[in-house]
Amino acid sequence: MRKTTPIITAFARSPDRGRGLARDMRVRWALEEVGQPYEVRLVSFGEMKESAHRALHPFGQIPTYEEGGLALFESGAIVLHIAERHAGLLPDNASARARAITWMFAALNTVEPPIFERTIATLVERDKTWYEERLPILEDRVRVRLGELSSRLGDADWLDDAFSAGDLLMVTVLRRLNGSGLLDGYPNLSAYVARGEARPAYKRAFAAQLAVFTGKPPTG
Ligand SMILES: N[C@@H](CCC(=O)N[C@@H](CS)C(=O)NCC(=O)O)C(=O)O
Repeated sequence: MRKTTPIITAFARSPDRGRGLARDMRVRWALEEVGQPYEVRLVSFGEMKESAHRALHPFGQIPTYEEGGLALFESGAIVLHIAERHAGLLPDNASARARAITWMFAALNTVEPPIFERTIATLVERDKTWYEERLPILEDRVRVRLGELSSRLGDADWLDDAFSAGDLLMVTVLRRLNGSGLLDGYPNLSAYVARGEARPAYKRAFAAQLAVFTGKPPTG
């Protein structure tokens, strides 16, 4: 079968100035981990809402993933697709594989929601009268999850033995807390994120995403 190079979409101008927070970062990182070259189609905020893009992504967002006749959206589904088709992101053992996939869902469905809720509040609710009252409540919810995750990780390097797509997603989710100070109370989680960021594949993905914003070739 002829191999096709996957094409992903990413922000033409990312609100985080290309610092690895937009969700194409997860997909780039996964592709780098498995050594799969890819192409990137940059889209503006306007283009994301047009029908041509909505045919790929019903919610008018990034990232999307096209490979031959296949078109996917949802960063978690895309990472799972990549992990299932290449070695390196999911263990071969069926039980270990199921546990790694469980961590993928946990990252996106249990840990990301309170973190994302807090991020959105800091971006769009700052001028609301109730902001100062609501922020500590949102941060407490984040701390509950961080405490639980920290207890489970303990002094292990990764969530379930070897690095997996579960760690990849969890690290990208925790990175959303950069600059908030919330991770400081959990040194093992800070070290876990740093461990993810130190991976050569992460660095290549980060440099490629940053290069879109700076307009300079990737240096990572
Ligand atoms: N659950 C989706 C969320 C996608 C998402 O929120 N994408 C953001 C960028 S990180 C986006 O396109 N935002 C622009 C918008 O929603 O208009 C995923 O994981 O792919």
